[in-house]
Amino acid sequence: MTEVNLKIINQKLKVPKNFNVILLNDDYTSMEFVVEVLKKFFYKEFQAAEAIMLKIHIDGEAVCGSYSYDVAQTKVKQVIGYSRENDQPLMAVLRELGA
Ligand code: TYC
Repeated sequence: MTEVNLKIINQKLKVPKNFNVILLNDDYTSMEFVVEVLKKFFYKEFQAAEAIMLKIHIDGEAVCGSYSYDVAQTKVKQVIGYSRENDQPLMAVLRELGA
């Protein structure tokens, strides 16, 4: 057994958590803009983006993707930043998977 292997065995390895990025509905953001955001930041095809946007519009929210904490946090910041630059109130939040 090498020293490196022993160190790995002694470490308490934690499975990294995943975080959902959720977009929230509002009365002002245009449907077209939400579809654009889903394509631009979540790499959705047009039809998938449109389906997610409609789900948000009807249910109040929908999961747009699942990522490590850092990536999820970046997506939230990108969506909010891009929305404010374009005078849209669209909100994104991060939620721990299973929470
Ligand atoms: N409810 C908005 C409208 O009727 C559309 C919308 C969809 C807004 C999804 C935000 O995350 C959202 N124009």
